[in-house]
Amino acid sequence: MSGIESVDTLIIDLPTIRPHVLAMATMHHQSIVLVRIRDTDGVEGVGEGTTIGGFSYCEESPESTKLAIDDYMAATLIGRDPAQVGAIMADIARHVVGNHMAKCAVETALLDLVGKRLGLPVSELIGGGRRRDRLPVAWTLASGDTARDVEEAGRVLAERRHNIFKLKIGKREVREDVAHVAAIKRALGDRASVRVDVNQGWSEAQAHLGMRLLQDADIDLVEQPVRGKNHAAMTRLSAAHGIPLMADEALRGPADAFAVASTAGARVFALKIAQAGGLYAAHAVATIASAAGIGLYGGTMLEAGVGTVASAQLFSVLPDLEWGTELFGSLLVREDILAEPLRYADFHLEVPTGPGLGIALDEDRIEFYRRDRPRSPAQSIPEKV
Ligand code: MUC
Ligand code: MG
Repeated sequence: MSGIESVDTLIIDLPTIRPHVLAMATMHHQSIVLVRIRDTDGVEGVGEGTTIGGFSYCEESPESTKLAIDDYMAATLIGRDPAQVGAIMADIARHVVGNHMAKCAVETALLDLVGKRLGLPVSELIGGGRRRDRLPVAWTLASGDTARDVEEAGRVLAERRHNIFKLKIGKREVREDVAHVAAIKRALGDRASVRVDVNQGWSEAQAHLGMRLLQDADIDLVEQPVRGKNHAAMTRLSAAHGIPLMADEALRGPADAFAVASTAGARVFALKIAQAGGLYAAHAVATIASAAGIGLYGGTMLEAGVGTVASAQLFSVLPDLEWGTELFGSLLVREDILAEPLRYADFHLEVPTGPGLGIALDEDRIEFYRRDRPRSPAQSIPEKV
């Protein structure tokens, strides 16, 4: 196989269809880092490194992701055989600690490139191959307004796009947040599964109150109610409540997965390729969960099309995906950078079947939304988070 010739990165700011209100940030656009790795035959692999709300979700931002790839990873890639994905990523890990979003973007691009060369989808390069071609997809209601959320949920339910809803809470007082959630659950009844994500917004005492009230309101799942590092509180909450606790921010790779599993800190894991540090690391998280009898949910960092498909390729190989996925990032942005839109139908996302990730990019949109595009004063620059 020919060697890697170039590594290019780009920050792209994609406006969202509406403000997305989370406990720690309100998003008006999603900033993705696109990495393009080319070999000497001109075959290109693409990957995406994405986080939420600048530095407000974790220690990585779009700017730091780009810098990590440009200044600390690219040199390790040049001249290498892209098929040696594991060896290349191990070399990168030897001199780059953390930076999981950046590592995920690079690993995704390598897998895309190798898949294209071999004529195989990425799913066939990981975890024993694909087991499903469609994935159930949740939608997040996070407009910040109950009536608007109820209208939005009713609309996408009627379109048969989503029948699982995740509500973002943790910003307001606990009882106020639960009242908002209960109103939406009452409006949807048995037609949908309703879950919440607190994004670490509660203290342990608030979480006990919240979980009790949410269980009474018939809510199916509570995601990361307390700090992800507070494993002891997660263990106590999981033991005290029937409503399952799902770990998200607590899981930054296999070692965290082992720690949470061995302390019974969660009944469900949100699996995220970016947070775990790539598809292989996320697969290891899934294996630990399955071995411990922990349920799996295919999570998202609200990636646009490239990262969404990379996640879908991994989720398609998992033996168990009891809680479905939330791979809706491509629908949250007004325009994605894919040449063909992803196919969402009948409450599912179809996993592309072509070689590599199975997608092509829309170069005009990339040019239009790239952050470093020269703009005249009259052209509006997407507002920062
Ligand atoms: C998170 O914390 O899970 C996933 C869906 C969504 O709306 O936000 C993300 C991040
Ligand atoms: Mg979450």
